[in-house]
Amino acid sequence: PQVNDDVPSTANGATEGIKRNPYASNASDLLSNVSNFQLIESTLREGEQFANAFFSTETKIKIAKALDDFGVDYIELTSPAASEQSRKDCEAICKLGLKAKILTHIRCHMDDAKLAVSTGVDGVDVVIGTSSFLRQYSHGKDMSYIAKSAVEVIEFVKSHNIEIRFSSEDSFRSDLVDLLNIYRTVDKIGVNRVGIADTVGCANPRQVYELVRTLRSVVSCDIECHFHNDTGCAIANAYTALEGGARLIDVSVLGIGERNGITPLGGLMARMIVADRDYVLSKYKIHKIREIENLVAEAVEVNIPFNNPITGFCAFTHKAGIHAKAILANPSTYEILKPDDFGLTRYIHFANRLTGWNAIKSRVDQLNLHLTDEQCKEVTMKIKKLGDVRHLNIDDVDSIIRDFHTDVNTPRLSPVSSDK
Ligand code: AKG
Repeated sequence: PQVNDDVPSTANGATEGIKRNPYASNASDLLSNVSNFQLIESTLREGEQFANAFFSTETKIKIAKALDDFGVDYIELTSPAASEQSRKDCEAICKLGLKAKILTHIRCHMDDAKLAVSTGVDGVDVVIGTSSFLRQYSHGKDMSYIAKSAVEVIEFVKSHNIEIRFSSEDSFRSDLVDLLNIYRTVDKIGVNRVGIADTVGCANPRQVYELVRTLRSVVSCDIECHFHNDTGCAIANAYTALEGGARLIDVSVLGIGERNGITPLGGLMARMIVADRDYVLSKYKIHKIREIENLVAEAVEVNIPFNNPITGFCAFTHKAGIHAKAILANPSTYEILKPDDFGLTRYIHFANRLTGWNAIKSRVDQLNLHLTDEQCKEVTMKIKKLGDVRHLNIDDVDSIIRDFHTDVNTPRLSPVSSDK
């Protein structure tokens, strides 16, 4: 059964009477950007690195338009240096006249920078590996080379009056002094943002908070963060980064990206609406998440995971009898997110042996039948008995309810006497 969320409750299910949202970030923490964050949507860059991804120009345009309509602040595209078609696609998306700013993502290299500015983008995201792993086994350059080429690329991009972000790849395995030095250098010459990237997904929320807080005291520009999800911390890390003072988070639809991807757009929205409902609702069309996820899932030929925040098939399904009872009385008892916000409905799973009579009573009402509470309890016992033997479906339960209803409403005939 589905229930209407018509029981008054405070935002995000807080108990009546609590004034401040208990899930919001600490109000006295002035550096927190939980209520002032922006999204850099990277499905068309990081997402292209997902194993299954191939986006035609037409699909890229559809995705870019859907993300723009959703309200993302930036759309990040694959480097025009990656291939000739990538360059053309970048130009085509720049010409769409979207509200979101269009970025492209390049290596810290003048050739890439020249190509990037020629496409018409609103900004360029530059990245170079700073960890000893990447310095030794990837590009082979030392920190002074990195600083020199960063300054050259940044000044060149800035001279075209577009945004520029400098990011260190593999930040969490980089030397802290090296990192702070390079960020300080690029901040001084006027980058719009510096980026921290957890390229291998090794960081935990506490480490994220500490690094962002430290960096916040070193640079004056905005801080952007990029979290891979190898160890399952991508959403939590994004949230703590904002608490620490980062302002922008890289996301992709369903989290698609290199390996198992990055912070998912939908999952981050679930986290953020709990922290600041008004901010999220004022900026983003969260009721479009399902449509956008379906679009991308279809394009990369994957299913939406069953346990996906918001759109997983059972994200708003309640099963246990005691949960169903409470949910029917007040949905906030077992829901921190409101399905209505996402254009979705909750579902009470009643066709199983864990069901309770309140869920069955609600189903009886939906079937337009009338049974007393005692009768509902009785028919629930029958359903549980069958549920102990085999898997039930809705039809099984409906048949038991209907038969029971017919039984209790059929007048009992008095035994016919044979005496004349
Ligand atoms: C990564 O390091 O995983 C990237 O995809 C680059 C992130 C960035 O540019 O900040």
